[in-house]
Amino acid sequence: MASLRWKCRDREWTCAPPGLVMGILNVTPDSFSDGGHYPATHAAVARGLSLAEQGADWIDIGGESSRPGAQPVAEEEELRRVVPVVEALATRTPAGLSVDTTKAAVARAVLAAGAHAINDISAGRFDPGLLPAVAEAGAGLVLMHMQGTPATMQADPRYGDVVEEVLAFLRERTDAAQAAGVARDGIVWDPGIGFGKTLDHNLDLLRGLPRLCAEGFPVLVGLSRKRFLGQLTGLPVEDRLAPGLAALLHAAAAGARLFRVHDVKESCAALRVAGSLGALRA
Ligand code: HH2
Repeated sequence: MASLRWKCRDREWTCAPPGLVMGILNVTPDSFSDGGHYPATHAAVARGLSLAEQGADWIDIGGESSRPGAQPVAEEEELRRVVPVVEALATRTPAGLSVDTTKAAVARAVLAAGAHAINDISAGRFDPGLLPAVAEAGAGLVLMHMQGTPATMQADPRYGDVVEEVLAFLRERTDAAQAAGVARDGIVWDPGIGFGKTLDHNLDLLRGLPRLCAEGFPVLVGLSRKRFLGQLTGLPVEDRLAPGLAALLHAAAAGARLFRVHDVKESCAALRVAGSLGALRA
């Protein structure tokens, strides 16, 4: 597979093995594993700088939790949480800055503040202004698959062939993004592990990653500390580093190139070793 590039505004990232690590920075009181730890701007900025020092290529800043059952956050509150953090990090770290939002007004504000990409878990479905906002800034865009909304998605998720349906969804959302003016090489795909999926759906998607990766877009996965790891091992969220690294290395070997993680240092080290051993697909 040729090395893929992710173009975001005036910068470009090469998505070659061992891949790019995206450190998670939640500026929320209720995210499932680290919510409430970094509510104040200065603490969030310090945490972001620490993620970059640990080796994060990207920092993904989120002001609205998307855990199962999460309730939406008002636009003004989300802006208040994330904009000052983006502004401060933009001048203080070379890492790419993405913002996890579904709202066009938030996307516009953070792109004006210096963010390079928008990570939209709704893939442009929740706010019709989001794709044009990304297009106008020439920014990068993560398109993620989700069945339903965070409030309802785990109620009773059903699929025929989950890999085929996720593929069809991502193709359709890519067409929508391109129709809105988003550049093809600004788009990253994400199967949305845990978003409207049972354990079996998540496992089928992880096994099916080579099919997703064969479509020519860099593939991002968010596996870190997720519930499926607890379902497989019985371990609580604070003990899911080892199972998360096992899943991460599987995904890297299957062709995924971006990894959204809480544990940056450990993830970089695991990818470095697997890459050095030639265990990751070129
Ligand atoms: N997972 C979460 C949030 N945003 N974005 C992408 N692209 N892919 C993911 O898998 C993904 C995501 C998880 O939800 P949240 O409740 O915000 O928890 P945390 O950010 O601590 O992982």
